[in-house]
Formats: sequence, structure tokens, C-alpha cells
Amino acid sequence: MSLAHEPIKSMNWPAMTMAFKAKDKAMLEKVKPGAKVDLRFEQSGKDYVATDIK
Ligand SMILES: [Cu+2]
Repeated sequence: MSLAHEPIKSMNWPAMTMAFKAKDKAMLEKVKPGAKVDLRFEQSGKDYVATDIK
């Protein structure tokens, strides 16, 4: 999934659009394209894996 996020200080990231993987594909079915979401994620090797999306 591709997601535009605001700056994240703890990661030293500026605002950007980037790819996240989903821990559980069922999470994505609830999210509409263009929706604003609260995302929790963890780093897994080179990937960022969404663990919770609201
Ligand atoms: Cu980013």
C-alpha cells in the first residue's frame, strides 16, 4: 500500500509518500483510497509493516 504521511520526528522522516506492507491483508479492505488514517507500523528489515490502521 502506498501512503502519504506527515513528518515523523521519531524516524527522522519528512512528509513523504511511501510504501508500507500490511501485517494482515484484511486491514486494507477497511481502508478506502484517499482516506485519512491513523497508522501504526514496525520496521522489518527493509520493509515497514503496518500493524494497525484506523
Ligand atoms: Cu516515510
